[in-house]
Amino acid sequence: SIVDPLLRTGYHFQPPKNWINVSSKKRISCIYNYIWCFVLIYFLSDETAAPMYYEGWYHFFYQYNPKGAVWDNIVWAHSVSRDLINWHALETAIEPSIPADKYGCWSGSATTMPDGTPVIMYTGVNRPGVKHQVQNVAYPKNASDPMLREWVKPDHNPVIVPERDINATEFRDPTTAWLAGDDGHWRLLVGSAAEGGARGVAYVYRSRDFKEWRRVKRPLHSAATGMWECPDFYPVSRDGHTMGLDTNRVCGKCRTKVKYVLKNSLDVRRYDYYTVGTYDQKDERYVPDDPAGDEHHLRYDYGNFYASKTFYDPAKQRRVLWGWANESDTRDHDVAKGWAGIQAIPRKVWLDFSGKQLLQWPIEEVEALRHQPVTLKDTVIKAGEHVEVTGLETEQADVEVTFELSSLDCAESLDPALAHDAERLCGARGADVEGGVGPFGLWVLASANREERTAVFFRVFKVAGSDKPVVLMCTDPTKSSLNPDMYRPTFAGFVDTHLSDGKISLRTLIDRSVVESFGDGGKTCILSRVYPSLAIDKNAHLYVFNNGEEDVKVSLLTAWQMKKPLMNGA
Ligand code: DQQ
Repeated sequence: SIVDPLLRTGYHFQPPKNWINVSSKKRISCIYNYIWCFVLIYFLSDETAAPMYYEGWYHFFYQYNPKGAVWDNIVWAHSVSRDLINWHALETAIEPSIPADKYGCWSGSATTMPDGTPVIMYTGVNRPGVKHQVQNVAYPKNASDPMLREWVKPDHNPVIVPERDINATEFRDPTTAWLAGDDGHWRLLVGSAAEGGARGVAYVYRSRDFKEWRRVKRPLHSAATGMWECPDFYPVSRDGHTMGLDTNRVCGKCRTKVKYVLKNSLDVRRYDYYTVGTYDQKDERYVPDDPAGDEHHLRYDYGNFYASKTFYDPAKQRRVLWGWANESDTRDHDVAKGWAGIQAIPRKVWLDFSGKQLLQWPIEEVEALRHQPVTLKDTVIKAGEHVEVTGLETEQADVEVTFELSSLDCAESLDPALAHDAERLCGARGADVEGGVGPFGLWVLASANREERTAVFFRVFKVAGSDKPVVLMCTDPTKSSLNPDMYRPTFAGFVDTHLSDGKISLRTLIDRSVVESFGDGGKTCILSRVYPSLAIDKNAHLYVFNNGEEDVKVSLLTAWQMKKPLMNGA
């Protein structure tokens, strides 16, 4: 069973097809004979390295293996865009060429200097075999080229080497640097691990010139979570403003109006978690608001989303978050498809009014792809019923829906053993397990007879002694494909809401093999990869369903077909 090429995403970022070093004729025969093809088709790997904005262009650099069927030979591929949606592929930006990066150019970040030019810091692997990691610097060869095609590595690389107390095989992914106070020093973080790998650590390094870097004695923060990859550290406005803040331009006086976010990619669990807290500049320390709290509590996304980065977008004064979503498909299928790994739709991020968590929303530019809108208004979905949304093709679609609940009286009681584990709760009470209030939501990428369908839904629970319901948001792909080989993990998170007006919203971006959902205005997000065998292309259907005892009203649903943007020439 070969994965249908029509499952290749339409409007999510993917590397160009033709970079694969195989002729198109061979590629076609590969699709029919993936075993033969194993030695011929090259595996793609991509993750966000340094998104940034320069001279009217968004630049995206990402981790890419142009050479082999296994993860190795990592270089920085490069694409540019005017709107973060239409992409043009450029030549490789950074590849092994000096002793300090001979065995790999791993993740890193860009920093914009006060004169507007960017500098890249990235991890180089400088010894064979052991993956010994150092940090390097690179400058644009010609800053007057808005495409920033060529990058120069000065001879003084590496600029940061691991001291003896640091495990050099777990020392990587420098952040965007920032200035703090008037001391003229840049700071950046390097992700690492201590205590034999048990403790995640973000080391601070300081420099005046990006050449001489010195480690600050104590790390910015650490926690008993395992290795921290791809750390990210940035200010957010604390008064509910959706505007982003430039890491560099937080004025002294404004500091009381600012909170900080520290995100780490948790190597052992492969997810991106964050905390909200304060940055004590003098002590060079970050203190989470809830220091005794669970460092695994908040995730950007409860699905397939890793190694993300944010950047400040000066063109629209917003902070943009970009994450990587690997395949959930088998390796053999990845090889047969000839592509693996996509990027989520870039998301604007800001701090919720509560100050407790971030909100995320697809950048507005994606709405330019919308056409053929269809609406459903004031439609009651009775217990156990479903309604098909017709009048558009839904294999590439954007769906926004607001549900209205008349009463929470028959909400199920929550088993306290499951109250903190959304994923287990969703595993036990999936989309087909009837409930009281919910499960209700969308069936997307559904086949005509609904044999195949991916459910994105809410389920409301009551908890003894509390007025606040527990709202679970879940993506249940267990019926997403008749193909038995697929890995179909159920993803879930809780939504922090009182449901006081009885309403809850859901937005789902459907893109052939992607289901990317935003619950309650972006409080809880879940990206899933699914690979239907029937619900492909024009055979994909969309439904609203209600498997709860209580009727649910769709006050408004709007669904749009999504056009295909320019995608790296593919
Ligand atoms: N992948 C990169 C590392 C990073 C990891 C290498 C995250 O720099 O820590 O490709 O997936």
